[in-house]
Amino acid sequence: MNKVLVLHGPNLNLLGTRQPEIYGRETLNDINNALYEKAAVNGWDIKALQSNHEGGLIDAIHAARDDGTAAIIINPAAYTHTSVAILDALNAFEGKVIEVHLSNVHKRESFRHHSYVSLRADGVIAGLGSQGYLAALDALIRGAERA
Ligand code: CA2
Repeated sequence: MNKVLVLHGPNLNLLGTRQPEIYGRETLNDINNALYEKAAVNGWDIKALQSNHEGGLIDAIHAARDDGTAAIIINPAAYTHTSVAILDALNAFEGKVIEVHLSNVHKRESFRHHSYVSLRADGVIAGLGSQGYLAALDALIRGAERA
């Protein structure tokens, strides 16, 4: 069974509680449940994890190298713009990587325009809200069907 790791970075546990005009009204549980449902319908296995710690995200990426994970969907949140360590960990992972942002980071402050993770990502989705995660999973499923 194709296995996908979904990683959510710092503060994304607060989704649905503040700044709905930027990040929407859905909670992280809503997003994960929609992903679990889409994965199940297509016979895929999903593991979702949120961490407020850089090391927690890196440990999860390392574990994905050894457990047969085919792809990682990651919203590194603020670590997108700062973390060479997450980039290095993703560079050591051999499967597909899709970077997702709820907001269109390119319409926001200039410090959000640069992403270390984009140097590794096979695809980047920004500004589609929670639909971006489903689009990422859809791309992975369709890509595997074509392979
Ligand atoms: O648009 C995105 O998905 C971001 O990755 C979200 C990050 C931000 O630092 C990136 O530049 C773009 C911030 C996540 C914070 O999430 C919150 C959600 C609700 C309330 C407060 C923070």
